[in-house]
Amino acid sequence: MRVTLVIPPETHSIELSIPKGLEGGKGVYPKLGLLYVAANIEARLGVTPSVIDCPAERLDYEGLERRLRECNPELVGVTTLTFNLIDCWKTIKLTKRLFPQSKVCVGGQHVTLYPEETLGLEGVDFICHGEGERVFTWLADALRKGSTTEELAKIPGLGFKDAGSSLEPGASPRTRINPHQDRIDDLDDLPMPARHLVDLGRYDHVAAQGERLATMQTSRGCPAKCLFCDIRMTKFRKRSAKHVMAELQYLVDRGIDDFFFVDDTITIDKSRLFEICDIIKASGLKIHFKISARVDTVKPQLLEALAGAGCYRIHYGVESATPRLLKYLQKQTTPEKVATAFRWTKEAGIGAFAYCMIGIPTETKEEMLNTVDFAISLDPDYAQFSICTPYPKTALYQSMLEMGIISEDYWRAFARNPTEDFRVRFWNADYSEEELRDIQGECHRRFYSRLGYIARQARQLRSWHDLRMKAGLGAKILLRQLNR
Ligand code: B12
Repeated sequence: MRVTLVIPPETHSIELSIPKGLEGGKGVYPKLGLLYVAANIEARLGVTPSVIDCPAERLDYEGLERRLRECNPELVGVTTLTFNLIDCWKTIKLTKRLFPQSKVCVGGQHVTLYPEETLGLEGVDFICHGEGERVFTWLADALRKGSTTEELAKIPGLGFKDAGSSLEPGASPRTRINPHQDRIDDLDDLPMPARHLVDLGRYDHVAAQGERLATMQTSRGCPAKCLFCDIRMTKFRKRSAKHVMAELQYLVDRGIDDFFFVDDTITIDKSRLFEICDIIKASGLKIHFKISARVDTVKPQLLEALAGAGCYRIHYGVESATPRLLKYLQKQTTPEKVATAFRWTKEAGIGAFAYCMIGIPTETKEEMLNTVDFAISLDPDYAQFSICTPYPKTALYQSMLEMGIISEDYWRAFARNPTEDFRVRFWNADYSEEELRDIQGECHRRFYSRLGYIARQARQLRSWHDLRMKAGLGAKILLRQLNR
C-alpha cells in the first residue's frame, strides 16, 4: 500500500495571537506528530510512507501537486491545526482531484477538538481523533485487508463516512465517530519519529543555537489549569530516561546538536528529568537543548543539572505582570515567582524565553505596557507578546460563549466551513483588534529595539545565515511599527 503523509503549505494560515508577518521567516521546526504516525506504520505494518513537509520543502500548491504525483498515493494522511485548516482542506481537495480513488485521513489537534465537523468536510474519508500512531496503523491495515464497515466501527479513535446500503440517491453519507481510544500510557512502546523520511538539513530556526536542529518529545500532557490552553489538566505520561537517551544518541550520530523538547511541561516529573540530565552528562554527548517549563516547577538544583546537560534556554509562560490577571488566567503563579525562576535560571547560566500575553479581558493599556517593562526586567534572550486569543474549545472560549460575549460558536462554524474571510476574535471590551495589534507592535519594539539587547544578539551570532534571519526579523518588527 502506498501511503503519503502531508504537512500542508502554510499559505492561508489564519492570523492569530502573533501577526503572520512576524510568525513567518523565523524558520521551520520538524513537526513530530506526523513523524510518529509514520514510524508506527512502518514498524508495525512494514509500510514505509512518503512524507511531504510543505513548509520545510518550501512547497506551494504547485509544488505539492508535483510531489503528490511522484508518490501516487492510495492512502493520504494530513495533519492539521485550526490555524491552518484552510490549507489542510485545500490539500485534501487537491489530493482528491489528482487521485479520486485514494482515501484521505485527517488527524491532529484540530481534529481531536472537532472530529464531527472535520469529517463533514468534502474530501475527508477518515478522521483520527486523539493520538494517531495506533489508529492510523489500524486503519491502513483495515484498508489493506478490505475490512467491512462493521470492522472499521471497532477501531477506537477513528471516524469515517458510512454510505450504508440504504442510501437514497443524492443523500450524504452518515458520519460515524468511534469512541476515543485509551491514551498511550507506555510511551516507550512507540517507535521513535521517522525522521529518516525527511531531510533534516531543511530545518532551522532563528532562536536555535547549534548547527543542526531537531525536535523531540519525552512526555505528553500537562496537569496545569491555564484558562487559555486546550490541553489543560491532561494526564502526564513520560518516556523513560533510557529511551530518551537512545533517541538523542541516534540523532547525535546523524549530526544533530541542537534539540527543542516540545513536551507540554517537561519539568512535571523532576526525578525523571534529573535522570535524563545525569545520563546525558555521563554519556559525554555535547548537545544543546531548550525546553518549556512552568516557573513553579523549577528549583536551582534542577536548573544546575539542566545546564550541566546542555540546556541553553527555557521557555516560560510569564503571561502578565498583573496579579489580578494571572489569577483570572488560572496560571497559579505570581510576578514574584516568575522573577525568582528567571533569576535562578540566569544564575544557572541558562537563557530564557518569556511568553507574555496582552489584551487579556479587562486589561488596560497601562497594564499591558507594565508587562513589557516586567519582561525587560527579567532579562530574557527573547520575549513574545501574544494577544490573548480564545482558542477553540479552551475554557476561555467556552466562558465567552456561556457569558454571551459572543452569540455564535464561531470556531465551530469555521471548523464546518473554513473560509478565507475568517477573522479570529479577541476578548477585550476596551480595545479593538487594530488597537491591540498596535499595542502589540509597541511591546515588541520596546523589547527588541534596546541597544543593549541588539549588542548582545550581535555577539551571539552563529553564522551569516543566522545574521540574515535575525536582521530580517528585527527589520519586520521595526517596519511594522513604522507602517502603523
Ligand atoms: C511545540 C509547539 C509549538 C512549537 C513548534 C511547532 C512545531 N513545528 O513543532 C512552536 C513554538 C513553533 C509553536 C508555534 C505555534 N503554535 Co504550537 N504547540 C506546540 C505544542 C506544545 C507541541 C506540538 C507537538 O509537537 N506535539 C507532539 C506531537 C507528537 O503531537 P501532535 O502534533 O498533536 O500529533 C499527534 C496527534 O495530534 C495525531 N496527529 C497529528 N497529525 C496527524 C495526522 C494524521 C494523518 C493522523 C492520523 C494523526 C495525526 O497523532 C500525533 C501522534 O500522537 C502544542 C501543544 C500540544 N500538546 O499539542 C502547541 C499547539 C499545537 N500550538 C498551537 C498554536 C496555536 C501555535 C501557534 C499558531 C501560536 C501562534 N503563534 O499564534 C504557532 C503556529 C506556528 C506553526 N507554524 O506551527 C496550538 C494549536 C491549537 C489548535 N487548535 O490548532 C497548540 C495545541 C497549543 C494549545 N494548547 O493551544 N508551537
